[in-house]
This record gives sequence, C-alpha cells and structure tokens, in this order.
Amino acid sequence: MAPEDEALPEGVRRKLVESKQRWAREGRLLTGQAPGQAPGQIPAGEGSRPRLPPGQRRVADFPVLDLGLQPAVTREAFRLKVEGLVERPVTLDWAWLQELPQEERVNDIHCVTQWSRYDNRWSGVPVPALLDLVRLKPGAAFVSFEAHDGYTTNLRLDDFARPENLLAHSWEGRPLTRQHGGPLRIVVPHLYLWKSAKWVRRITFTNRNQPGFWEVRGYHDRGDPWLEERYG
Ligand SMILES: Nc1nc2c(c(=O)[nH]1)N[C@H]1C(S)=C(S)[C@@H](COP(=O)(O)O)O[C@H]1N2
Ligand SMILES: [Mo]
Repeated sequence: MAPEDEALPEGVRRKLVESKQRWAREGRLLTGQAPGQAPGQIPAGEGSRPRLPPGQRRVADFPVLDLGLQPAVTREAFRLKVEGLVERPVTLDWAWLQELPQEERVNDIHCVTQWSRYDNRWSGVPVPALLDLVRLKPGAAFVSFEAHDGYTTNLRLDDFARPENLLAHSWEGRPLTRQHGGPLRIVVPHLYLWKSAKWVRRITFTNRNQPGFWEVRGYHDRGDPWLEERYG
C-alpha cells in the first residue's frame, strides 16, 4: 500500500507528517559522515567513538515530538497488552507494572530531526524482566508497538531485548509527563527516538517485521544514529 494513501489516525497534524515524509524522500538532514558512507574515512574505533552521532547537535532542553495528539491516560486506566509469540500473554495494569523489577538507566537520546540530549535518567522495568514474565516462543524475531495516539513502530527482537532498554514511567526522578509519553513509554536509546513509543498500549512479538508509522513513510527500518540510518 502506498503510504500516502494510508489513513492517518484521527486528529494527526497532517502537514507535519507530509513535510517529514518529503524530507525522507529528499534525504534531507543527511551529512554522509557516517562510517561506511564516507569511503576513505577511518572509522573511529571502540573507545574513541565521539559522543555525538553524525549530523546531530546537542540540546539542553527536552523537545516534544509526536503526531500532535497527546492522549491523557491515567495510571488507573493504564493497561499494557503484551502478546503474540509468547507463552504467557499478559495485560499489565499499573499495580502489576510496579511489582516487576524496577531499575534506573542514564543514557543519551538522539532524534532523527537532529537533536541529541545527554544524560537522561529514566526509571522503569528493564525489557529483559518483561521477557522473563511473558517467555518468548521460538520464532519470535520482531516486535511491534502500538500507542494510544494510533502511532506504531517496530524493532528487531535483538534491538528490543537489550538490558539498557526500559518500559519507562519516570524521568529525572519524577513521573513521566504526558507530553513525553506518560504514564509509560518505551526507551531504546541506541536507536533514533522515533523507535521509542510514547503512551504504549500494546507490544506484540512476531515472526515477521511489520513497519510502523514512520517506517512506511520513508524512515529507515532500523534507525541506528551512528550509521545515520535516518531514511531508507
Ligand atoms: N505514541 C507516540 N510515540 C512516539 C511518537 C508519536 O508521535 N507517538 N513520536 C516519536 C518521535 S518521532 C520522537 S522523536 C519521540 C519524541 O519523544 P519526546 O517527545 O519525548 O521527545 O517520540 C517517538 N514516540
Ligand atoms: Mo522524531
């Protein structure tokens, strides 16, 4: 299906979506500085890697990016379905979520629109603890995320299963605000931030990759900022 023809979730800022989609088609923001894109350039080795990925600039504030809908989900109404290729599909409510292992992570985040923010302190449930709870079935290789605003995105299982990834409910010691995806969002810091679904309500493990909202509109399927995988 041509992504242009696909129905947008109700209330989405259509103009914003269209211009980002055009940027993807035109390859805007690409610097060509990523290793592998610049023949002859010596790739930075382990330990000498700069902190800022190619084409990014550091910001001190915390920009808000989404489709323009910021669903109000209370902790009381919160439910997260985890299903697909798992032995034990679950619907987590807030109390259950709090009973799962809780950890803190500090990481840098990188948005495809070129801002990076250092040292974000999140807390929540580490993804491996979620995997222990639901127990994957053989064949699970991809993960799809669905959010309350209709947004979707996708990850390879190995990109999701990393210990630094969180189901995050707090940021800098305070409950995650609604604009940043509270009560619960995904945080996958090693990929561009569009992969980190805010207001997540369903996680589905599958054997087939299912490109999400931006992935069908020209964004890269994986989105590694170090390889400058903005579009593709
Ligand atoms: N549910 C939902 N999650 C989303 C988005 C969205 O529109 N809806 N936008 C993504 C994009 S493109 C970015 S850059 C980050 C922005 O997160 P922030 O607003 O906390 O900075 O959220 C990602 N997760
Ligand atoms: Mo984004």
